[in-house]
Amino acid sequence: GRVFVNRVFHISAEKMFELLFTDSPFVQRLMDARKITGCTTTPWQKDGSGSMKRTLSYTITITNPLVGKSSRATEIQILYKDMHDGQHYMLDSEVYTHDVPYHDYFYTHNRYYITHNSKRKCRLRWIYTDVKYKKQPWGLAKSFITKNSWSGLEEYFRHLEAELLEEEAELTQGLGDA
Ligand code: YK8
Repeated sequence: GRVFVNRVFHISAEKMFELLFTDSPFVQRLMDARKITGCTTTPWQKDGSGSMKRTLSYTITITNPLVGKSSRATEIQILYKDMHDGQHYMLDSEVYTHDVPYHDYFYTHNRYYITHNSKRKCRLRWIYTDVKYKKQPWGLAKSFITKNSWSGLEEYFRHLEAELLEEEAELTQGLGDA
């Protein structure tokens, strides 16, 4: 995969986690802007290995006429054991789209990493994204899936970074050392 976001924000690590991975107004705004609707979320729950897990379900709007107008999607987020203590947060997300062509062939795997930098700063890295195949499609289908997935992901990432910079500006407004 490629790295999409790698940047220090004037936002504490805890706050960054809360913004991105809880039912925050920030996520709500991000989804509204991307026309992601009907989101339901399960609470964070411990699984057998001591990691935390939650599931999101939502409907995404698609702008590519070859792909369709919308699709239901399920996102499984895993927060690794000992990786959510305010110093580091490492989170994996698997996104399954249910109504696009070839939906039973692939899913998207993302990894996010937040590290504590100082009291009011953290580094956010979207360190890994890959389109994973559950079964092998024929060559042309595979390049179609890969191409369309990356373009959607790139757009989403650019948007996420822009929204985070805006949030940072709001949060640091009026702080002396901002
Ligand atoms: C999450 C990856 C692929 C998918 C989409 C599928 C096209 C399929 C092409 C056919 C529409 C919020 C994406 C971008 C939808 C959005 C997903 C988001 C951005 C021809 C086979 C949703 C992060 C995320 C991960 C994967 C993205 C999908 O938090 O192109």
